[in-house]
Amino acid sequence: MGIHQMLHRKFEANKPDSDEAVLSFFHSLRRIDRNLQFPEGSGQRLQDLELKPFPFNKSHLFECIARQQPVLYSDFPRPLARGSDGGHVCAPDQLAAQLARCTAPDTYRVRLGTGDEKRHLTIAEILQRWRQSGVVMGVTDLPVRNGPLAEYFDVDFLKPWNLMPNASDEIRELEMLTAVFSTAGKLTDSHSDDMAVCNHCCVGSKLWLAWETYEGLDAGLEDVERVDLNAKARFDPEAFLSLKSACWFIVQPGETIFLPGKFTHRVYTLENYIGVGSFYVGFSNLLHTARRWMTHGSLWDPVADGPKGQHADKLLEFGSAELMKVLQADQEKQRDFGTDAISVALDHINWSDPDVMGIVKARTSFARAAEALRKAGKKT
Ligand SMILES: O=C(O)CCC(=O)C(=O)O
Ligand SMILES: [Fe+2]
Repeated sequence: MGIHQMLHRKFEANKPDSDEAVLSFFHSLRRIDRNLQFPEGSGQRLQDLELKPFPFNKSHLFECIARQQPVLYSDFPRPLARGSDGGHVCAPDQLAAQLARCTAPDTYRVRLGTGDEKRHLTIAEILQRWRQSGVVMGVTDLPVRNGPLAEYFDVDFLKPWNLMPNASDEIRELEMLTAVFSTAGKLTDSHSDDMAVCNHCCVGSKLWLAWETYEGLDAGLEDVERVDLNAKARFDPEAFLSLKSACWFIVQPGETIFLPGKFTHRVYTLENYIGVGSFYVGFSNLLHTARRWMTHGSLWDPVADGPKGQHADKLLEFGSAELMKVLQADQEKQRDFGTDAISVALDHINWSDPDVMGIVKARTSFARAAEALRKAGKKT
């Protein structure tokens, strides 16, 4: 059992009231990240900020998405491919061994070592390194759809409600249904992704620290995607503890995290990890996503100095058209698309915020989608 796992077990055993256990858990991670020096006396605050796993429930997920709250599920259906007998083609604990024998010649960019050196490796080469002790490496964006990994993972796991796979080419390209392979000691620097992200843990464990990007930036917590940096993002534990939006969680086998796109995250691999994840947009975060792109720009705006959120109109038009179709279906199907949470999502938007008022006025696609959602929200 690795040191992090041991500490985590100790920490679990001592919950809910051991400030010392939580502090010693975080202190042990200073080997990975020197910045992770939480002050004496902050154990209680840290405990308060832990996001604990919750049993999965569809309506609960859509409500959390509508309210832009992170949520960790203990038993979200595993996104693993099934064979003709209905069973998983590969048990999670067999994935590493099976994939180490994968003969596909395609290579993927992997980050090696704590310095993030970039190398292109095949799936077998990635897994061979993953299985060697002492190798620090990570890849978080290995595409699953239409590739060798589609045999192992269920590419439809966010169906039917994730609008991305059926939208226009531009939106489909952003979907990033990816596999994650990383080894203990790997740190993914503080960043945000434009989209809401989910990740299911098949093997291993990770610690995520997360906070709202702009609240964090105001407090001096950098985000490599939002600040022009030549170095690593600045992370300050005291600033983290001071944020209203701060949270942390450990994702373990069988658990799935859903994190809204407005959250920056800093992720530590505690034990060698294999996961699968995807970006997503559904009716309950359609406006939240478009609003964020229109206000702050999207990382993938094709024209760097052009208008902000250049793909937002396409996304909203597609979302509005899909909504019309879904509203023709029976109640149960509508529920599978999260229509019950539409009114919660609309209530979550501050319509008198000058920024939102400006968007409603200037971007007809946003105003039209909001109107269609409002009508749908009244019906459901
Ligand atoms: O797993 C990691 O190290 C990072 C994952 C991540 O950033 C994501 O899923 O968006
Ligand atoms: Fe991310």
